[in-house]
Amino acid sequence: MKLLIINGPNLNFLGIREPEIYGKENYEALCEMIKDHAAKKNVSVELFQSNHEGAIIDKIQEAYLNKTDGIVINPGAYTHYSYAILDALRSVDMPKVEIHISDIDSREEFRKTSVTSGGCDTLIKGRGFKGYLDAMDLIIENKVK
Ligand code: CA2
Repeated sequence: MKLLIINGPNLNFLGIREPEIYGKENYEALCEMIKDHAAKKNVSVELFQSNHEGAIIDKIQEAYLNKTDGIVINPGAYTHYSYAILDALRSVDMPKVEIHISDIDSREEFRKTSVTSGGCDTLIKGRGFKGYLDAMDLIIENKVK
C-alpha cells in the first residue's frame, strides 16, 4: 500500500513559533514519526510539503495517476478557503483524510470552516502530531470508504 501525506503552507515552520498550539517538535520530527509508523505498518509513504496551492493540486492529481492508495492532507490555512483544493480532492477517487494538529473548532472564527474537508472522507483535529498516524491507520485498516 502506498500513502501520500501532504502538508500545506507554513507547516515546514512547525516548532519555530506557537509551540503552545502546534507543539515543540519541528517538521522533520513529524516526518520521522510518519516514516517510522509507515515502516511499522509495512506501507510505503511519500511526504510532500508546499506553500503553494497549485503545487498541492498537482500532487493530488499525480497521486491519482500513479495509483496511490490514499491521501492524508493537512492543507494548512488553505483549509479555510481553497475551493481549488476542494475540487482537486473531489476529483480523485481514493480514501482521503484531512488532519489538523490543533482543534480548529476552538480557535478563531475563520478556522471553524473547513472548505477542503468536503473532498475528504473524514476529518481529524486537535490530536497533535498523533492525528497523522491515526489518519494513516484509518486508511490502512480500510476504515474510510
Ligand atoms: O492545526 C492545523 O494543523 C492547521 O492546519 C495549521 C495551519 C493553520 O492555518 C490551520 O488553521 C490549522 C497553519 C500552520 C501554521 O504553522 C505555523 C508553524 C509555525 C509557526 C506559526 C505557524
